[in-house]
Amino acid sequence: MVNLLEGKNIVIMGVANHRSIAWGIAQSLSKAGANLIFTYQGERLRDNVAKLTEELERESLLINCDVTKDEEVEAAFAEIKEKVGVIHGLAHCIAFAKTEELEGEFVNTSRDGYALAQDISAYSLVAVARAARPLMTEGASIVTMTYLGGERVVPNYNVMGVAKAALDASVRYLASDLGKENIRVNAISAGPIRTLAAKGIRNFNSVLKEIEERAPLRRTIDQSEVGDTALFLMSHLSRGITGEIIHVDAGYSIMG
Ligand code: 0WD
Repeated sequence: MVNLLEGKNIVIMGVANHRSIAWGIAQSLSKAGANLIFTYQGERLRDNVAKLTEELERESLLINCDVTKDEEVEAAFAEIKEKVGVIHGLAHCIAFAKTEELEGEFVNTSRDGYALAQDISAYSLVAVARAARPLMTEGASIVTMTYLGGERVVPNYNVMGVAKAALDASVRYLASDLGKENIRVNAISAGPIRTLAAKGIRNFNSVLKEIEERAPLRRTIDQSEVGDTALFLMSHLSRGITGEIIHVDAGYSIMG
């Protein structure tokens, strides 16, 4: 387990702070020997990410990349190509919706808000997969983060649920396109975890409480559990799996 990712270059997108799921993934992959490349959204987050990565054993590359800008996505992967050449994995842990769209009725979603949530939370996976593809010459694994609200109605998740449904479908279409190059594409559907993104969701505490009461394991999950599943998906242990959505949710999604 320790050396499962020795010599592998893996890009992690979406670390905002120490609670970020992307940071949980980074810790698991780092322990398994991976060389990590972090992309962050704009200079305001650079210091945060730089400070966090000091904790890791190996030095990591830090690259600015706002996924709403094609030129930043292109430039980020051009820089990664120049610095490391080949990449073997990519963890996409990015989502955004306006806070006012994460409460009340979905029917009130604005055109702008809908487009923004789709752009950042779903289309960005397509854009980064396309930019990363030429660097994935030795086969690779792409992992994104999704949520149950894309499969069924979860109160207040609204426009983000629709974006996650698009993300889930994108995982399948990308897996179909890229499989011939031995590039696998999968998603982890995580149970609710208190992070910066989760703060935007109304009544998040009651969501957590419901999981503790009703999930088969009678508890919520944490970033390290998502990180270890990402490690599995990044490694050769999962070499036969693509286009899949794996629930890391203490079993909650099976309950009626
Ligand atoms: O309960 C949860 N926290 C769950 C989260 C359950 C299931 C899934 N997820 C998903 C989220 O939807 C997201 O896809 O996991 C992924 C990571 O989310 P997170 O770790 O919960 O949240 P956070 O630490 O806030 O990271 C999301 C980051 C952004 O942070 P903020 O909060 O500053 O918007 O996504 C990044 C940013 O760093 N991000 C962007 N990155 C590049 N370009 C952009 C952008 N335009 N917008 C947001």
